Amino acid sequence: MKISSFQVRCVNVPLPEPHRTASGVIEASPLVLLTVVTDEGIQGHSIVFTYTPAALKPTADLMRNLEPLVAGQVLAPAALSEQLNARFKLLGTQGLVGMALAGIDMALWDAFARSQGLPLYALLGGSARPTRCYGGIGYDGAEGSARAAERWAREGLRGIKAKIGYPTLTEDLAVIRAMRSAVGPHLPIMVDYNQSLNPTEAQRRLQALDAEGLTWIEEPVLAHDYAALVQLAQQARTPLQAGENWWGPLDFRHAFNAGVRDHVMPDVMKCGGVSGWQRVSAMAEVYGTPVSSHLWPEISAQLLAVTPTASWLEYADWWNPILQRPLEIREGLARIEGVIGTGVEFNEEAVQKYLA
Ligand code: SMN
Ligand code: MG
Repeated sequence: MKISSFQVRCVNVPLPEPHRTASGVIEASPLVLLTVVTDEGIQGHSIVFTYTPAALKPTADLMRNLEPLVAGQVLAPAALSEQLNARFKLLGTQGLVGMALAGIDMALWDAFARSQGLPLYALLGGSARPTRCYGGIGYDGAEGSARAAERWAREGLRGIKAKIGYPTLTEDLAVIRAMRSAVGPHLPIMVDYNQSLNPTEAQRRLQALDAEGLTWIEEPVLAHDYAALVQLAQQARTPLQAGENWWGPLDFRHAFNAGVRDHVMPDVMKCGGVSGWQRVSAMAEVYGTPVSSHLWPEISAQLLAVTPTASWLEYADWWNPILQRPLEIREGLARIEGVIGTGVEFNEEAVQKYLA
C-alpha cells in the first residue's frame, strides 16, 4: 500500500471557556487536521495543536510542502519517521517543523493500523489496558478551580490538575485547599506552574506546598532548565512533573541525563508522534520513570496502553466537537476496546463549521 496524498485543513475550535495558565490563556484550539490518503483508499488522521492562530497557516503550509517527501512511498511509518527526521537534521525538528512531522507520523500510524483493521495498541503488540484519567482545570482562582474540581469528581475522573502560579504563594495554597475541600481527602490533586517561577521562588513555594499531599507539581521552572528541575526535585518531597515542552526523544535524553526521574509527560506532538513516543516510553522504562500524557486523549490512551510505566492520562474534552468518537471514559478509566487506529476520526460537519 502506498501513500497518495495529504488533505490538510485548519479549524479553530472554540473552548467552552478560556483555559488560563500562569503563562498565557488558550481562548480556542487552532488545529491543523491532517488526513493521509493511500492508493487503496485507506485514510489516516491526526491533529496538530498550534496553540495560537498565528501558527495555524504556517504549520498547515509546511505540512502541505512535506507531502512530496512521502507521496508515492510505501506506508511504513517507522521507516518514514527515520527518513523525515534525517532529512531535517540541518534545520532541526523542534517548533513548527517538529509539529508538522509529528502530525504526519501520527496520521501514518493511524492509516497503518486501519489498514490492518487494528487499534494502534494492538498493532504495537499491546492489550487494551485502561489508563486512569485526571481532569484539567484552569488558572481560575479558588472558587472557579473548586467548582471545576467538583465537576470532574462528579464525572468520575480519578484525579484533578489545576494551573497555579498566582502572584502570591498564599493564593496558590488557597486554590489547592479550596479544591481539596471540594473533592474530599482522597482524590489525587496535581498542580501545574506552567514554567512561571524562577528557581529561587520555586524552591520557596515547593517547600510550602510539600505539606499539601499533592501527586505532582508540574513545570515549576522553565521547561529546559533541567538542572533546576533536578535540584528542586531533590529538595522537595512532592514529585515533580515535566515533559510537555520537550521536543523529541533528544530532549528526554537531556532530561534523564540531567537526573530527571520523578515523572515525565510526553506531548505526543512535541515528542515526535507515535515514533517519538515509543522512544521516550523505552527510555522511561529503563529509568523506572512513570509516563503520563499531555492533551491528545484519544491517541494518548492507545499509546499509554503499550507504555510499560504508564501512569496518568490527562483528559481534556476541548477537541471533542470535531471528533467522530471522542475517548470513552468509564469510572475514570480511558477505555479503548473497539477503537480502530488511533481513535482519531473527524466529524466532517463540525470541521466545516469550524474551518479557519
Ligand atoms: C497546558 C498547557 C497548554 C495548553 C493546554 C494545557 C498545561 C497542561 O500545561 O499540562 O495541560
Ligand atoms: Mg502542563
